[in-house]
Formats: sequence, structure tokens, C-alpha cells
Amino acid sequence: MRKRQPKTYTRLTRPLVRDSRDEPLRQASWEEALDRAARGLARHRDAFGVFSCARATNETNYVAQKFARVVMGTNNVDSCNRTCHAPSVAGLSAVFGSGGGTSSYEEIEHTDVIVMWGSNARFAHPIFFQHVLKGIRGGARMYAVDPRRTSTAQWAESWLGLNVGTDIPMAHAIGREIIRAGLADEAFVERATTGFEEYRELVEPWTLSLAEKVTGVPARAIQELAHAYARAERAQLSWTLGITEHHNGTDNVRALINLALLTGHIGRYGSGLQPLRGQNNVQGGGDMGAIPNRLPGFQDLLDADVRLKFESAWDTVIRPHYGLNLTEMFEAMEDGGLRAVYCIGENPAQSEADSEQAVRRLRALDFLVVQDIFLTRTAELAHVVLPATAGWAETEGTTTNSERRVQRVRRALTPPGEAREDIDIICELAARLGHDWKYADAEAVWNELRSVSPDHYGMTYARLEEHQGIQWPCPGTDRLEPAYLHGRLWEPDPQRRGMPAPFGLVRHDPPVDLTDEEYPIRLTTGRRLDSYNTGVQSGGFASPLRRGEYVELCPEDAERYGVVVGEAVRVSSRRGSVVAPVWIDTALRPGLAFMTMHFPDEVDTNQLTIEANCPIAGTAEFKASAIRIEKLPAVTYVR
Ligand SMILES: Nc1nc2c(c(=O)[nH]1)N[C@H]1C(S)=C(S)[C@@H](COP(=O)(O)OP(=O)(O)OC[C@H]3O[C@@H](n4cnc5c(=O)[nH]c(N)nc54)[C@H](O)[C@@H]3O)O[C@H]1N2
Ligand SMILES: Nc1nc2c(c(=O)[nH]1)N[C@H]1C(S)=C(S)[C@@H](COP(=O)(O)OP(=O)(O)OC[C@H]3O[C@@H](n4cnc5c(=O)[nH]c(N)nc54)[C@H](O)[C@@H]3O)O[C@H]1N2
Ligand SMILES: [Mo]
Repeated sequence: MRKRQPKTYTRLTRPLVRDSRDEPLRQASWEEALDRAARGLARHRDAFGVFSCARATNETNYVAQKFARVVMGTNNVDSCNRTCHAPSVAGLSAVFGSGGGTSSYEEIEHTDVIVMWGSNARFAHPIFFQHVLKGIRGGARMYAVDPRRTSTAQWAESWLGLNVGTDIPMAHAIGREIIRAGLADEAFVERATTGFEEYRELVEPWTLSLAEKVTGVPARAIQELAHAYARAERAQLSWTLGITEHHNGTDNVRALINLALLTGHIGRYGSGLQPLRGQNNVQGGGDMGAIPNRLPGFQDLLDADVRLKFESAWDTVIRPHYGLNLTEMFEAMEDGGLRAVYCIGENPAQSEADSEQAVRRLRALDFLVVQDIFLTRTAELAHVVLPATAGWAETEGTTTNSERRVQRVRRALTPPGEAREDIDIICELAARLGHDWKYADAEAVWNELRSVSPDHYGMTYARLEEHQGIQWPCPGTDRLEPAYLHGRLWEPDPQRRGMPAPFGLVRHDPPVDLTDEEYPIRLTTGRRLDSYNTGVQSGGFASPLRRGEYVELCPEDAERYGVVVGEAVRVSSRRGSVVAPVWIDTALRPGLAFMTMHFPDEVDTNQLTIEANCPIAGTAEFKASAIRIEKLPAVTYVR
């Protein structure tokens, strides 16, 4: 095996076009590329979708979804939120009517118990984790629920190393124990929730000893977490992809929300539910309506009054039904329901589960426009490639983080070559398709959004500057709202309390890809500190930290297979097979392996993963594949 040089990506500086399916991409002028893109898209108005960029600004996402809805007449618009936190949004909105995390980062420093569930924030959310560390220093106790003893778990008072895909048994056992020990907040449950009796019956079979058998975590540890969480004056529950990237991700989320409802750890300062979002602006992308079921301001597209407001603001007719989400768009490529895609800053050829299938589908499209900052593998499949400026550091606008805080970003660097801002490019295409939108700058886009989104109305650029970012909801230009959501649940007056929060009656449903004799190892995939997603943006530099891809095994498994660090093995699942070197990690236990998707050009991890999707949110089960590991006949080592 060659000594590995992680691939570096070429920054796009000029538009590229392809003259026919079999010819390579060639450089073109902006005029030619935009004309071609507009002509190609115009041919496919009825079978078209937009992938919008969760790294680009709010203003870009607003204009991208407007392009889909107004220019192309479709609600088929979505982003990588689908592969990521769509179950959190679906779960939280089903319970509370809004999909945002309920707390602020600051509150983590003033809480008593922090539960990090399926989240490796030390690696993936280091800024948030600084607040966790301050909380711990101030006396908070942290619990980590994760199959691996991650770098986050190493800071925990107790690590609950459960089996992959057993979160519902764990949550139900905790719920049952809280009820059994008389630690539920009965007054809150009575006043602010519905479905408690059914919930109590549902969790009744989940004794601590049954949970120990199913999750692999000692009953005593589960009991300790249940008591600590329920007894705490204030408690924060954070989760990320260990919960959501399962075929039943939304059910998992509901199981965790139940615990907050049971104890009243919601709607008060220092207590709440905090799914840490993935990309720098994935929260904002959804808030801006770059999702198939919501208009900007997270307003329901099925609400006729909401539609009417946007129809008059945009002088258009909005289709009165939800569009296809990212997963459904990929499925629709199969039967001709989707023939053309405008992909703005996403790299699905490498990030989708079962990537071989995803590439085959993208390649079969009649027309693909990719607008990116690098020549990705998705861009290599495109008919037209449009070079954008980076939302980070090369563009004016705003982004929204996991605590719903909208912040300004600014152009600090001059973009290379002929790269243009995402908004400009989208508007050029819109103009060629008959919609002449005149935005002087990003602020003009933002002010249009403010005029249609009550939650953002109070956030002028000047105020964002003055307050160093403002959290939504912000309906008034003269005040700020509390830093946490759903305080209404504590109101004594039923009118002001509003809709009660329903318990989620969800059941254990193990991973789809079962382990057996042929595929005896459970592979879970996720992140390392030193590289970002499909590696496009973190691929351009050499660093001793960047080890390239490895399949991580525990020492016992490495010994069983007779392999050492750096030795290459074949890793196969029911879908595909890759060759990767071994790394030995004591964070793992026998039967559990770990890989990332950061170096798909060397080791395409997503050839192994399964496209088993959550039926509610469309998120794939990236966290649970069954694999087999084979020693290669000739021993090969890589550094
Ligand atoms: N350095 C770095 N930071 C990033 C990114 C990056 O690529 N690199 N990507 C960003 C993005 S897009 C996202 S969405 C976030 C993701 O942030 P995280 O969700 O924290 O990252 P992951 O490593 O994917 O998964 C989290 C944990 O889930 C655990 N897990 C796996 N299966 C299960 C299970 O069945 N149950 C439970 N309870 N846990 C399980 C894994 O062991 C892992 O430690 O990170 C963001 N931040
Ligand atoms: N096996 C496995 N697969 C996974 C996951 C996993 O845990 N395991 N996690 C999933 C998750 S959580 C996510 S979020 C996805 C991520 O999947 P993707 O979103 O497809 O991957 P990224 O590498 O983040 O790609 C981002 C692209 O946006 C471009 N870009 C960055 N900024 C801008 C901008 O301002 N404008 C434009 N036009 N382009 C820009 C970058 O150059 C890059 O090509 O992967 C998913 N896939
Ligand atoms: Mo993500």
C-alpha cells in the first residue's frame, strides 16, 4: 500500500461546463455557464430540487429556497440537516411546536447536571465544550452516554458505555426508575404534559436489570444517572448524532425529551434540551426555509395564512404541499421523479449513506449544477460548476448557531479568481429565468426576511452588531427575550401556558443491519477532531495530526485478528468493501469498530453504511452497520 497523501481539493476560481455527458469539464465564462445552467434548469421545472448549503449564510439560504419556490415552483429544497439533526427538529417540534434547542450555552455554566448523550462535543463542538468545562469547574456533574469512551466521556463523572442502538431501553429504564423512586415532578407532569399514564405503562417493563441486559451498562450506573438527573435543581440534556443517525432517530429523540418532561427540566434557566447542531449554519438554513416543509421563520407551509403572507410578499403561488426532503429526492432520482438538481455547497457523492448508490443516481441525472468553493466529487459529476465565495470569511451576512444566536459574518478575505457570492449567482440564474430580484447587498435580503418572519423581526444588522448576536425569537426591535425557550410551560394560567407537551410513546427497535456470523462486528461512524466532514475543507494542508482514515479496533479485537497498528485490512459490509489500515483505540470494546467519512478518496467509508432511513425525518442509520474484517494475504503497512 502506498504511503498515504490525503487528497487536497482544488479551489474553484472559474466556471466550468461540460459539452456532453462523455466529455470532461472545461473552463467557461460566467455568461456561458449561467446561460447553460438556466437553460438546463428551465427544461426540468417539474422534476427539480435544490440542495442548499448549511455552511453558507442565512441570506444565501433564504435566496436559495426562494429560488426553488418562486422561480422553479417547487418545495423540493433541503440540506445536509437531513443526514444529521432532522430527527431533533422533528422530535422537538412535535412536542413543543418549535425545533430549536431550548437552552443557551451560558446556562451550561450554571447548571448542576450535564448529560452528554451520543455526543462527542470535545471533538465536534469545542466551543460548546468550553462552557461544559466551566460548568464542571463550577461543580456540575457530567454524565456521558456513548458506546465509545470518547474524549468527552473522559471528563465525565460516569461513562455509560451502551451498545449501539439501545438508547430507547436506556432512556425508558431511566424514566421508570425516576417514577419508581418518586422523583418525577408530578405537578409539572400534571399541568404541562399529556400521555403520562401511557408512558408509565410503556416503561414499566424496562427494569434496571432488563436494561442492563440490553444496553450492556451496569444497572447501578443507570440508576445513578436517573437519580442525579431527577434530583438536580437544574439539569441540561444534550444529544447529537449518536441519537439521531439511526433508522428510528426521531423516536430516540422523543425518548430523551420524555425525561425532561418527567422531571420538569425544561423551560427554566439552567434546565433544558440542547441538540448541538452540525454545520456552522445548519440551524439557520432550516430557519430560513431551506427545508421542504417550512417557509422562512420556521412557519408551516401547510398553514394557509402563512402561505398567503408569502404569496403576497413574493408575488407568487406556493404549492400547498410539502416538497421532497434530501433522502426522498435521492429516491425520486430512481424513478424519474427528479431529473435536475441545483446543488449549492453540499457533497452528497461522498456524504450519503451507501455512496455507490448515491453516485450512480447523481450520474444518471439529466442536469446537475454544482455551486461550491472546491472541485468536489459531486462537482466532478456536474454539467455546470459555479465557483462561489466561502460563506466564512469571504462573504457578508449572518449565520445562526445551536443556541439560536444570529451573528454577523464579514468579508475579511478577497475571494480568489472569478469566484462570486452565492446570492449573486442565484440571483443571476433567477434573472435569466424571468425573476429580476434587486438586492443591493446581504442586508437587503435580511430585511426582506425580517419582514416575513416574526421571530427575526427585531434583529436589524445594527442591533446584531450592538448585542454581538441575538437569539431568536426576537419579535421586538426594542427588547430581548429570555435565553431559553418554553417558559410558558410553567405559567399557572392555562391560557398562557398553551399547548401541553406530549410524552412520546416510542418503542425499542434495534439497528436494521444486524450482526451475524458473516458480519460479526458493529461499525459506528463519526468524527475526529482533526478533520471536517467529507474532508473537502480540511483537506488542503499537511499536518502530523491528519492521520488519514483508519478502522479503529479495541486491543482485544486487534489481537483476535492478529493485526497491528498500520496494518491494512479489508473491511466489508453487505453493501461494499474498502481497504483501510488499523488503529488501536482503548475507547472501543470488543465487537465495536469506528471509522469516519473524512477521507473518502482513500477509504470511502460510506460504501459500507446502510441507507436505512428514519421514516419521520429521513436520516440514515450512519451509526450502525454490520461489518467483517479480514487480514490481507500480504501484510501491508502504512504510516
Ligand atoms: N472536528 C469536527 N467537528 C465537527 C464535524 C467534523 O467533521 N469534525 N462535523 C460537524 C457536524 S456536520 C456534526 S453533525 C457534528 C456531529 O457531532 P457528534 O454527533 O458529536 O459527532 P459523531 O462523532 O458523529 O457522533 C457522536 C457520538 O455518537 C456515538 N454513538 C454512536 N452510536 C451511538 C448509539 O447508538 N448511541 C449513543 N448514545 N451514541 C452513539 C459515537 O461513538 C460518537 O462519539 O459535528 C460537527 N463538528
Ligand atoms: N458515514 C457517515 N457519513 C455521514 C455522517 C456520519 O456521521 N457518518 N454524517 C452526516 C452529516 S452529520 C453531515 S452534516 C453530512 C455532511 O455532508 P456534506 O454537507 O455533503 O459534506 P461537507 O464536507 O460538509 O460538504 C460541504 C461542501 O460545501 C462547500 N462549501 C463550504 N462553504 C460554502 C459556501 O459558503 N458556499 C458554497 N456554495 N459552498 C460551500 C464545501 O466546499 C463542501 O464541498 O455528512 C453525513 N454523512
Ligand atoms: Mo452534520
